[in-house]
Amino acid sequence: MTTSIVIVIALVVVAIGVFAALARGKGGRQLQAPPSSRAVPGPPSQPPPKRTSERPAVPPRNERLPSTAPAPQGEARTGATARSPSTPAATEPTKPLTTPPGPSVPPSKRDVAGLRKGLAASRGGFVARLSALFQGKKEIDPAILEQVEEVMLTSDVGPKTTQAILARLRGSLERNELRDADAVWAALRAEASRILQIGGGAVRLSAKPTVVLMVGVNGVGKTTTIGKLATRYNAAGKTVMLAAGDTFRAAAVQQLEVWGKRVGSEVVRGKEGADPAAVAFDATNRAKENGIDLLFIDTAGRLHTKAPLMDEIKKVRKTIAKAMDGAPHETFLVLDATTGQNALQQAALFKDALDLTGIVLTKLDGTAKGGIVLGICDELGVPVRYVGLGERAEDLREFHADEFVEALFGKGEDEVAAA
Ligand SMILES: Nc1nc2c(ncn2[C@@H]2O[C@H](COP(=O)(O)OP(=O)(O)OP(=O)(O)O)[C@@H](O)[C@H]2O)c(=O)[nH]1
Ligand SMILES: [Mg+2]
Repeated sequence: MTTSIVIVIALVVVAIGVFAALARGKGGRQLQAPPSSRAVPGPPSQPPPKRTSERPAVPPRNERLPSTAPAPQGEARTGATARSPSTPAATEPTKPLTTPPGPSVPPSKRDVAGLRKGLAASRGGFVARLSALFQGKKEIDPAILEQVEEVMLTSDVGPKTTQAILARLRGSLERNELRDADAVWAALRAEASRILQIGGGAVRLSAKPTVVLMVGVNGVGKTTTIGKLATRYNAAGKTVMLAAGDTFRAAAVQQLEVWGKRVGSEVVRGKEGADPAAVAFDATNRAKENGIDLLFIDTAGRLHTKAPLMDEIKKVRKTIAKAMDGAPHETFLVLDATTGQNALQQAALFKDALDLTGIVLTKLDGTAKGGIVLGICDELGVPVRYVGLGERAEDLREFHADEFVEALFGKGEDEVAAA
């Protein structure tokens, strides 16, 4: 009898132990936040940061360069060897992804903290230099505007835009509207907002397919931006097709195919050396026939100063319009923010040749001179639509003026806490 009681008690103790262990295990898992827990409105949904193994098989160009020198810029198109830096690695995945990657691009809207991080170089450079001029000052000496001018000019704001901003600030000072440093700083921010308010925002899905033509000089990030956009829209549930309009290098086509495989999108390509206009024409028709939501057309990097190359891109554009009325619906000029005033010159000539609907400003993570954004919007009158803040798919952000100004000029949480 006693033995039976002991056995029963032992069984009960063991059962309680097992139950407690199970409960702990469950609780432990619950501690991990689900990937979608950072609730940010609108598609595409919020992903966890991508692991290296999930990145495209194309090693970022910078990783393949021996030095940290910027990618080659503005070189003439001279054939396969001249533009090899964007060649994908030989380790391209051998079979396509059977399932497209899950949501992988965070929506940029209202994610000021993320944007602020990406703009760290400019916040530490351009903006820190500006704010240092005002620090500890109560009274404003009009001579301060000369120093403001110097910072702006050396931060790629551009002479025209700098003078326009200064003229307005001078006027306000003369009217005694700016009594202290804080007021001048606020006026500078307001100027930046006014200039950047010319538009921005994501691709407008105005037709099916919405055709997006991507143009720009060599190495600015056209193909990478297409990959990033394809990832973003695929994650948002849109069907995406890519067209390899850079037919001059097999490597360029392969680079796009790597993105296509990763995203699970068809890549329309021609034979090597094929007419890029013909590829764009075929792709537009194919996207129409297949009921695709978005077609991104990649093109070869071209020197803005070479008339035949600019004629070629005009022909590509016209041919797309023949395949579909109203297409291309978006023509994005990709500019490398690290090239400063040269980017503005490129933009002026591309704008003469094509009806640009937007600018994608890449590599903003790599410059301390973020003033280029002001110059582009002010002088060109073409809205910045996206900014590139790194090489990964999630490093592309929709551009919204207020959010951008806040991220660039506003105080970070750490700075607010320290103040
Ligand atoms: N840091 C940084 N690197 C970028 C960004 N966008 C693109 N890149 C890198 O810039 C390099 C050139 O990118 P590509 O997409 O090949 O440029 P492309 O304009 O297609 O070049 P071509 O086809 O040769 O004219 C690659 O190493 C990209 O990873 C960005 O926003 N930030
Ligand atoms: Mg390319």
